[in-house]
Amino acid sequence: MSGSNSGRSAATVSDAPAEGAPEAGSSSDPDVFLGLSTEECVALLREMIVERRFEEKAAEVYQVGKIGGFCHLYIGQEAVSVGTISPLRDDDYVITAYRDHSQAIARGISPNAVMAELYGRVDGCSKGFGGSMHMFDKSLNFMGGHGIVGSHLPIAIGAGYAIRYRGGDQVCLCFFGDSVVNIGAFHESMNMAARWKLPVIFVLENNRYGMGTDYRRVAAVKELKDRGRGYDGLTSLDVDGMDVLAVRRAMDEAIGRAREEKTPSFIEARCFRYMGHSMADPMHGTYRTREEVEKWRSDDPILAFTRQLMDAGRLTEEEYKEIDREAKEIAEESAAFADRSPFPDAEALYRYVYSDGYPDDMRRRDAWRKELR
Ligand SMILES: Cc1ncc(C[n+]2csc(CCOP(=O)(O)OP(=O)(O)O)c2C)c(N)n1
Ligand SMILES: [Mg+2]
Repeated sequence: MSGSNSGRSAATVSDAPAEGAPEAGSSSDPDVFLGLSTEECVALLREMIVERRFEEKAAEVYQVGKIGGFCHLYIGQEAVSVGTISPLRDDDYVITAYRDHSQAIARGISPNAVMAELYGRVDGCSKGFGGSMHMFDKSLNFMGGHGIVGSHLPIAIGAGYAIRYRGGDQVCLCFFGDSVVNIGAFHESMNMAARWKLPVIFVLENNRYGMGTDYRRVAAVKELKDRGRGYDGLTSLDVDGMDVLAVRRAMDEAIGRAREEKTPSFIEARCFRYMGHSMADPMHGTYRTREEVEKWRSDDPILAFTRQLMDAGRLTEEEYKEIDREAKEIAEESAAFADRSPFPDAEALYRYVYSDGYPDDMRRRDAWRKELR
């Protein structure tokens, strides 16, 4: 399907207007559950609830000073992380920006390791060196956690290029926010992905704001999915990012294109962050109204999917309560684990700064420096 920009189909794409929250998918559609078993659907719900409870706990411990530095919460966007990461294979790649806790958990980094990272402890997934914005786990091909807006898109291109160079059929999933579409590296990356036919799936999480800026104030192209339409070979579409099954369907199709045709996709997932930009910011501030936040909250992706499963007879109230209880336990345990984990020792400051080959180079550089004295 090279050269096609026709990824928009009734099944994958939300027709919801940019204003306001999108409609939830209808349970009367026989294919609404995408052929997933009840067990698989409940696993998606469980994953979303674990992410939510984990981040609520992170907010709580942040307020009592356990977490230093930035802490950007993902609450409200769980349908995107779960809908996109759940169909990946273990050998696929995931790369993201700084709002990365939930994506790390969805990829399989343990909540304990994510919380310990937030606490800056040695058992954190980045050994306590990264903190909130820099979750990494090479063994899971989770390539971060990047703080500079748009900086990681070229890295996703590198992963896509490496996959093709080695003749593999993996994909690289790359998340980013709505501010990124105005960054030069975005267009360079789209162009290279399309021109070189790289198996990269770009997922734009349009939560409508970049810090305190409404995306419509700064983007000259109002429909963000249209940003991808200028590139032949890149399938561009939008999807209801509050509906885990809609996201999953769009992702399944994008994975198919990437593995079989080696073509990239650009998915705009329309969603909303309920919390402030970071924990240091107010819930709605002056850039959005309390009513807008409340409206999106009433379309909560977890509540909507819970209702959908219950209506279809796939989940009982008791089962939901049990999942929620377990998720709270996981969150509590992660904080207790992080508390028990020690801080890195001072000596560790000198580790992981350069590659293993560095000491030799260092000696050479030192000798060279001495000559200069
Ligand atoms: C190149 C660059 N410019 C500015 C910043 C400061 N900054 C940090 S987060 C952010 C907003 C990003 O918004 P968005 O991409 O929509 O992601 P979201 O926070 O909504 O997840 C900005 C401007 C930065 N980190 N990098
Ligand atoms: Mg945003």
